[in-house]
Amino acid sequence: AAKAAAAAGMADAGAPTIFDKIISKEIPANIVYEDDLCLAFRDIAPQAPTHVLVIPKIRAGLTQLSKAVPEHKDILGHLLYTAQAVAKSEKLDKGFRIVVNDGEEGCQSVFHLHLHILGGRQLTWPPG
Ligand code: DGP
Repeated sequence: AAKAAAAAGMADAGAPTIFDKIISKEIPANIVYEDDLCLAFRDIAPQAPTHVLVIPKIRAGLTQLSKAVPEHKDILGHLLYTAQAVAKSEKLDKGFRIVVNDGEEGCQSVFHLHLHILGGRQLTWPPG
């Protein structure tokens, strides 16, 4: 399977991150949702009353969104669908924001793809 993934351009090139240890439960996290493909947990440095991260359990080359290849479309859809479901379970019925920081200028700090779900207050636009 690893060989097939590599052939499909999904080789996991990046170094392990702190999120791998959260997935393996080596370090604790406040998990709000989990299934076979993804994990959602509260951000350690919340930027809004509700701040949850949704990550794929298998990084599969997705150190960042801009590394996506066509084989990632299913997991990308699953992550975005899950994000809105978590927003509902968090009762963000007045609105919320999904953010993906990509690369240096996008202020990405953890190189394992993650969607931020932010809500629970009036957000502003444009972002910083
Ligand atoms: P970004 O800057 O988009 O790469 O966001 C990374 C986020 O990950 C940042 O908001 C803080 C969060 N984070 C980093 N380390 C940990 C951790 O050990 N636990 C939790 N729950 N969140 C973390």
